[in-house]
Amino acid sequence: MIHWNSETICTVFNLSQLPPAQLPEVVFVGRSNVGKSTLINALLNRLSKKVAFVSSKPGKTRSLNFYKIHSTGKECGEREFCIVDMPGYGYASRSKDERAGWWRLVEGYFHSMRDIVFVVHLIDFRHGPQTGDVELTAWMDELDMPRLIVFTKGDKTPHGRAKVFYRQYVESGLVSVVPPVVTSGRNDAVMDGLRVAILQIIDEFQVKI
Ligand SMILES: Nc1nc2c(ncn2[C@@H]2O[C@H](COP(=O)(O)OP(=O)(O)OP(=O)(O)O)[C@@H](O)[C@H]2O)c(=O)[nH]1
Ligand SMILES: [Mg+2]
Repeated sequence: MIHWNSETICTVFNLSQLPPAQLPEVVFVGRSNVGKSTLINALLNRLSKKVAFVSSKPGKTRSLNFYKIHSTGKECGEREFCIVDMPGYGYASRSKDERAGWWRLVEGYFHSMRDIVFVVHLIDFRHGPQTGDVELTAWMDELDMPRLIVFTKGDKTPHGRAKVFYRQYVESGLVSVVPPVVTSGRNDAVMDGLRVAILQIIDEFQVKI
């Protein structure tokens, strides 16, 4: 069993607020409301006392939120890295100015000279990849950024359809460094497997200096 202790480092609304780049970073990306903040809370074992703010309304996370993780556990030893929670895309009622602000912040972050190791790309299991997800995928390809695909809201998927959905999405060309994982926002055995996968992907893709 792996345990992640977390500390909130900072909340970034504009690029001048970025913290010093000291640790490898794993970035959670996806459409608004897909469940990024929920998944981060689940991974941090913080479903009752949340670290990342969650809302049923899309557009809750407006900033880049940096969490420093101290990982312990027999399987992977002791490690430190950062998780970055991002504001989502594809939120229709956002104004043009807000969308431009989102893009400035996110693009500026990905082009800053930081040790961004890979992204966790969250996709709603009920709907599969949407336009914004396809655009993100193309952009991440350009940046040569590895992705781990995580499907959320597996618990809301019609019973008996899961296998068909999974195969359909994977066959649609989604690329993931390890097979995509289906989650349901709860802190169950899936979360422990996901923690291990994240640590292993950091090991595999972190630029060794
Ligand atoms: N049933 C179910 N609900 C979920 C799951 N993941 C997230 N939710 C719910 O979906 C809503 C949105 O979750 P958030 O974690 O705030 O989504 P987000 O991707 O961080 O959204 P933004 O901050 O707007 O980009 C909340 O009401 C969550 O409780 C899941 O796997 N299953
Ligand atoms: Mg959020």
